[in-house]
Amino acid sequence: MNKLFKLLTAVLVLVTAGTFSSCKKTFDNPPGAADPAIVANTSIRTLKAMHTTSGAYDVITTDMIISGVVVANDKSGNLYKQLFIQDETGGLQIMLDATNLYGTYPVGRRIFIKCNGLAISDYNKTMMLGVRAIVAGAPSLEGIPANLISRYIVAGSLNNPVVPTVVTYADLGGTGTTSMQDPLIGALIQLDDYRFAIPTGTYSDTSAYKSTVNRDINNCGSQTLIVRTSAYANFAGYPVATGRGSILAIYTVFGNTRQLIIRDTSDVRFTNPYNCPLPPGTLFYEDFEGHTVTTTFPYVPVTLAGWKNLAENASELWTARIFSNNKYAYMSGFGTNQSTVTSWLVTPGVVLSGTNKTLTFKTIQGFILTSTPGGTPVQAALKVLVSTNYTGTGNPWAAGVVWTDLTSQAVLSPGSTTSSFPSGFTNSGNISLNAYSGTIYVAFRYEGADPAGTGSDKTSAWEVDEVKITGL
Ligand SMILES: [Ca+2]
Ligand SMILES: [Ca+2]
Repeated sequence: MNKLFKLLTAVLVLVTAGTFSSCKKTFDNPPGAADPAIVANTSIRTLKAMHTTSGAYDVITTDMIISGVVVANDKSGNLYKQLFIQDETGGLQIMLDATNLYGTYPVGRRIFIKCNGLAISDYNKTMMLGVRAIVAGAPSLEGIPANLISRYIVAGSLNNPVVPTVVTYADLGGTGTTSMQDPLIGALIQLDDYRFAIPTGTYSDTSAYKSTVNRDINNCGSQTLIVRTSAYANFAGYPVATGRGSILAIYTVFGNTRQLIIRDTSDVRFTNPYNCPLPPGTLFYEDFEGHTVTTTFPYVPVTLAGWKNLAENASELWTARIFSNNKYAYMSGFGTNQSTVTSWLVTPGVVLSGTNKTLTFKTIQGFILTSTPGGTPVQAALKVLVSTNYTGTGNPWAAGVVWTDLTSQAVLSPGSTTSSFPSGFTNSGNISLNAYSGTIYVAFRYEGADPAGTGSDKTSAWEVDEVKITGL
């Protein structure tokens, strides 16, 4: 009786679904397949709660059925033999020993998984559902064999809404310990106002080695996450997005490392300008973080929009450098064999406003001695200059261009006598610009020398960072 009732209900559901589907046909194109007459009796959260020991293999021995909507598949090749599904309680990675899954399991398709006989485990805290196998004598979680997929998975309706959960860095736990039970793991999330830390290069490895690549993204501060991309993704060789904005991704963890997996480049919606919005009263700011850098010779000359980077003597230019994940401008006359090394780094024109107008920046002076410690002092000078009549074009040292020397108002890095570089930057302190109005240019002028021999050398290196002009 009970069985008959169930059967009748199933038939009724099918008929109803069929009727609904044919009605929809006239409105929607294409119509979605109907859901099967299966009812999920377990949520993804409850299923995941079975697995409490990282690295264990928990075989499911009861008739648990979960249901979820496909939020990511193998269409772009960034995922391989796996799907991510999601219900209201969380996301989950499903391992299938089959390819071209996206044909049967497009994003938005609801699927039902009869879990009895499957196993749940995790790869360094990202949980996944598959089958427990013994590989090379050791237990392992493998994909559901292709010929058994239909026993466990029933595909249902298409075109279900797939809406990412908008989260913040804090929602992901910041830099703290991850929780294997975090419902966001395996789910489609959206983070806003992010950008690639280095907005050049490709999403993944284009060499024959096909290494998976981690690229850092940040939200204009130190809140950094990883975008992890397979070299087999069909967008592996695409240049990364150069702007700033929202990113959609499947959230995964590897231990306490948080990593995002995009489904395609359309998940990276960095449509705003790369530079971060300036706080009120900030008239100009440059931290060089968007600049291309190399870590070995040849270094990349500073080439920022509106800036001038010019050698008045010798031919040494300011270059963009990186140390300890921070980028800055760097200049040294060492090795030029020139008796005068004068190189200018000039900001774009800045329109002053406000009543309390201030310039700040940071410096490091390196290699102040010929050998450290105990060598001969070889300090080059760094001058900080301001002009109201430079026009932003032509040589800043041209006749008629008036520069006022503000160096005496600034605190500059003294350098270190015990190592090549001091341990950190020196803040310039507030340099008043209240004597100026209209459009100004600020110049950093390196004044060094490296003629033959060492007697007249002035070869220390100067690094400049976080040039800021405020008007409050
Ligand atoms: Ca910097
Ligand atoms: Ca010399």
